[in-house]
Amino acid sequence: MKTERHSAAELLKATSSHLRGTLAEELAGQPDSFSKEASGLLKFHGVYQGDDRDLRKAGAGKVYSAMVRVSIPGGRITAGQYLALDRLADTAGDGTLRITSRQGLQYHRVGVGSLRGLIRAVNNAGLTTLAACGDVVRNVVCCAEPLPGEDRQDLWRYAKLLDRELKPETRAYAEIWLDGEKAVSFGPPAEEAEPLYGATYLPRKFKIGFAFEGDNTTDIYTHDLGFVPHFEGGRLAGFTMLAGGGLGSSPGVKETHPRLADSVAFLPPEDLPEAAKAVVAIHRDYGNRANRKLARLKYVIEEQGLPWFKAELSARLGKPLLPPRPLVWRRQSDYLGWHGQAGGGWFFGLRVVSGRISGPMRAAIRQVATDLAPDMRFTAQQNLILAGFDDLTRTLLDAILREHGVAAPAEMPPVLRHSMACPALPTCGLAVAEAERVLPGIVAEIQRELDQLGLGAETVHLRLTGCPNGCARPYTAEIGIVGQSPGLYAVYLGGSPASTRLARMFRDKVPQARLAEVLRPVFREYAWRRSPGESFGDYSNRVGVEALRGRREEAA
Ligand code: SRM
Ligand code: SF4
Repeated sequence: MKTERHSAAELLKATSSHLRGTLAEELAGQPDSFSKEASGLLKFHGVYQGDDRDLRKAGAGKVYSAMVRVSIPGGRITAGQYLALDRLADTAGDGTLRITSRQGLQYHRVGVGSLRGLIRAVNNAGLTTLAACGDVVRNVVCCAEPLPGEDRQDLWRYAKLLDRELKPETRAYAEIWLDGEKAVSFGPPAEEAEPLYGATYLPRKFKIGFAFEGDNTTDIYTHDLGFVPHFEGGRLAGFTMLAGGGLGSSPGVKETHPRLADSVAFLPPEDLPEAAKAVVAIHRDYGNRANRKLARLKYVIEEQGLPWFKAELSARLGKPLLPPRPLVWRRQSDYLGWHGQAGGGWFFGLRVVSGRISGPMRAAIRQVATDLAPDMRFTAQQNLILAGFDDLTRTLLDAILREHGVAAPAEMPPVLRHSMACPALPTCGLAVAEAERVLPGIVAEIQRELDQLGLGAETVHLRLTGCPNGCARPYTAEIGIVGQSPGLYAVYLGGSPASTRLARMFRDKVPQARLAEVLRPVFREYAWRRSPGESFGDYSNRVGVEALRGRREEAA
């Protein structure tokens, strides 16, 4: 561990008695809100205290509530679990469910008085909020599509395995929220020692993802640690390990920046859990504990170098590392609409704009879950896959969606279909601009520009966030729009359709109302000068943002 003066967050963890702090005492007092220290620890339990920014702006002062995040490895749940989660949106939340960009689920505006009931109910449904946030390994993501090929199932099992192996072992969660009952995710009896995390846990959050080569539905280069399986003769031969990805950048801290992961090594399947633990332990031991802005694994690798990282990993595993295998990527498909499923039958990809399940969409999904009991999977694009249909139940699903007026993906304008936005205002305490709430308007204007140029059917991945933290992964999109201050956004171009390249800043401080307008000359150029089959992201990258900026002036 580094020896500089540790941040206040480190002291809080160290003195928390494995994430207990004063949480139980404060909860017993039935408060309206938690102390600063308790709210810092709450994150490890999957709870973020915040206030409604709309109400604050309207002069109502700080009206506190909580965001609660459910961790769902690979995004997979049963219809029964979904129905249990759905009920909680009314009893404890604001009537909505929010699929996250890491296949989890969030409740917003949860009152302090509803927290314990909500968390108990989540655990009763066989899920947990433990480690959904905080300085620990977060929800492990994994391609959710049940495409033909048994290997897809296996990959999810590995994601579940890592999720289980890397969960904190403290009993604090069970004690505080479940009255001492064993939390479902703990597996074997919990030890207080926290053998992996120790008393101070990790210097910062740590994210793990799995993706199939070719189809990068989980943005595999953006995780602290990524695994891409390789198959030989139809059997899993091992994984290429990637490390050091991450997208957050903090305004005013120039050393912070988005970074794509490096290829590190090829691992036989049996080495996966130990290798993952070893990388987490490297982060634990070398991550920056003085400055949280620089505390991600990506900065350890940048500072120490990739050769050092490989040598350290090899030493911890007690064997030489095999070289990583080359990886080839195509596009990032969305798997919306109907697709053939592994083992026969069908699955349906339902588009959930910004992951927000509410109103008629929520009623439709509830009816589908009740009547047809499909297998359900949240995707890293904030969508929902409903799986396990035969020809009859397929027509029933279509009918339920039609009855509730839920748009079929094919009817959706392409930019909206391929967009993502983070929650931003009013619930996110870090938002400096709108995102989810303004997404439909922004994409409609951009779609109009594309339509006018005959590009209306093009697939263009657009992602919007309310600040530079990058929660909807804008920096790997073909068009990334990042809030800089109220109503003003930076526009990034040149990410690849397979999310394997970082976009670069094209313009900054663009007023929301002018976003489509500043893209117009670029779209026009793209329509005239692209190579056959060239995607918008590849075109912008080939020409370069500097050149595109210059030609803007010519076109104006
Ligand atoms: Fe995030 C903080 C929402 C995925 C980078 N993120 C937050 C908080 C908790 C705000 C806060 O700290 O006060 C946001 C809660 C808003 C709200 O009202 O709900 C928030 N992040 C989200 C979600 C819900 C966005 C979404 O559109 O779905 C995603 C939850 C995923 C999950 O289930 O775990 C979410 N966040 C991401 C991702 C994308 C990913 O992981 O694939 C990133 C970029 C990748 C990365 O981590 O580098 C991301 N979130 C951040 C950061 C910047 C971290 C950094 O390294 O600097 C913050 C700020 C922080 O941690 O201090 C942040
Ligand atoms: Fe909040 Fe910023 Fe993340 Fe959006 S990108 S949810 S505004 S932290």
